[in-house]
Amino acid sequence: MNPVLKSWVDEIAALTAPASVYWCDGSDAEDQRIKAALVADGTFTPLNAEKFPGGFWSRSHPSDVARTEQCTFICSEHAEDTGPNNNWMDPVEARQHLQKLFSGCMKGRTMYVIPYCMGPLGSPLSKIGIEITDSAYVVANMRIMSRMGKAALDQLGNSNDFCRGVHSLGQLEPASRIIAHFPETREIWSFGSGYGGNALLGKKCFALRIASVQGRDEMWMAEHMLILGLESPAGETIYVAAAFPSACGKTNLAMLEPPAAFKGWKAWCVGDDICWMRPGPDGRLWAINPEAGFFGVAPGTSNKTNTNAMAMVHKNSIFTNTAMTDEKTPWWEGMDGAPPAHAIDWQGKDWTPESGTKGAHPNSRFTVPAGNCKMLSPKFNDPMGVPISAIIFGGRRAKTAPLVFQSFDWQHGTFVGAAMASETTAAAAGAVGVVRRDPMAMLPFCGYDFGSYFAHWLKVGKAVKNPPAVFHVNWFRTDADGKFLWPGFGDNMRVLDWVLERVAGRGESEKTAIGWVPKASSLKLEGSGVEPAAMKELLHIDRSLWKQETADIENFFGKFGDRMPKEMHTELASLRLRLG
Ligand code: OXD
Ligand code: MN
Repeated sequence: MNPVLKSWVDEIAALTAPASVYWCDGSDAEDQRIKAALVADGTFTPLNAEKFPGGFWSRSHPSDVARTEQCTFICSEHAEDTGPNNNWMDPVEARQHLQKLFSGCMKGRTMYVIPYCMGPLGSPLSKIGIEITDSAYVVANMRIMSRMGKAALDQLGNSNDFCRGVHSLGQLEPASRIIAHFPETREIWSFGSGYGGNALLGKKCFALRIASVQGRDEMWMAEHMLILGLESPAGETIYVAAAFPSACGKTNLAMLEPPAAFKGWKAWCVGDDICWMRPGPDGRLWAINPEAGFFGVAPGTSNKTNTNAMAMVHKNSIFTNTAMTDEKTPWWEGMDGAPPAHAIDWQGKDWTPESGTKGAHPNSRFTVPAGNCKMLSPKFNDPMGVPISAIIFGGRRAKTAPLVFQSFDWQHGTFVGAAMASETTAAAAGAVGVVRRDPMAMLPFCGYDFGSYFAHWLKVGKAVKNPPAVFHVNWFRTDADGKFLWPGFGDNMRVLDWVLERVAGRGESEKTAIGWVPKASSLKLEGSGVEPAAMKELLHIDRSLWKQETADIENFFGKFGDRMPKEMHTELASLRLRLG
């Protein structure tokens, strides 16, 4: 037994006073025992064994259905290192507060110790975490979302290089909820929530907030990006990484099915949410998906939007806060077919289509093992990862941002990412549909100040000889009646095709004030149903809107004071000049 790990676990047990301590080994037998216990205490309802074998339905507390950014803190030693992009708490004060909260909080409960590996086992890019939790629901989900159990413990050996995470459901009281990160000591303390993003500590807390700091210190990047491989009919696969804010379609794009016009093309999913990238010896950026499963937003998922996801959820999956039909199958708004005549909704109440309420919570989720996805990349477990040729930023913008543009170079691309904005979604508690600046889709996830984060991006760009080309997309542009102009989903392949063409040094485009914009004729639109007028609108750059945009960007950049790299101000000034 790793002595450092053992003494830390003993220390947490002494603080939280559980009835027993259980070390997870990650075995099938253990998984079955955990799930049986969750069924016995009513947390899990087994789903229809024929249609959803190994599937379970679960509901969380109605006040605990999304990430809670206002309760999420970065407790770095110096407030400046946290930056205005995060909530800061003095680490000394935070520790005093947490000691009180966690003192005796596991009385009468089992304390689970979950060793887990983020990234392929044996990969030089992988990292080990240990999550201590009093939630069996967390154990069952972590088993899907990470390489969990004995294999992770073996990989750790006697090293003390692991991310320490302590989680307790507490009494699920929103008032005492806190998710605190200590970047210098690579620690996470989460209290009062069982929701995925707050409680599965390997995901947002470690793989993004703590890992972004490790990446800064060790010269790599932890990003909120999907990773997708696109294989041409000639058999060449190009990998792209794409950052979109939460619930803006990352899972759908990661599982894209090329439309009929792209005969012979294949898409391969490497990851749908998180990407760790490192400069490789060949001067490119190499990426792994640290996760082992998908924690996707259920509503809106259908055979039209994501046929691969619809197929993969049928086995060994956990559904949280969806509705459940009388034949014990999960249901959500936007699913194919007519709604069920009767279901149990996400709050456990009887529901019918006439209820006038949502059957599934807008942020209800499926937790699915990666191996269920039939287009999972053969490189998914490759310890070396995959080389990234393009990075794509995207937001949900009704206006302003065109369907796609390419930045002029890495520095300009970093600016494009830093200036990203999107309408808010149900993935976080709070108002939905409000435009907020969300650089690199990392606003809720960057574990240090954005000024230094942008500087790190610039530094990585200088360290790699062949950095990826950087693009920006917007699938969500609307016409004067508020209707989407672009069909999205599988048709996004038409935009990715242009991206690949540009990477190959082709792809006709026009130099505009904001970057390279495709000529409508260079997009393969056959079979898309997009009319030339809509296409013109989708690629139109409205100078007056962009001038307003620069004012907003300037305001936003101003928040980061002298930590903001001067290159970002230079890029903004150049954009203004180009806009005239
Ligand atoms: C997620 C999120 O769950 O971004 O992936 O909120
Ligand atoms: Mn996410």
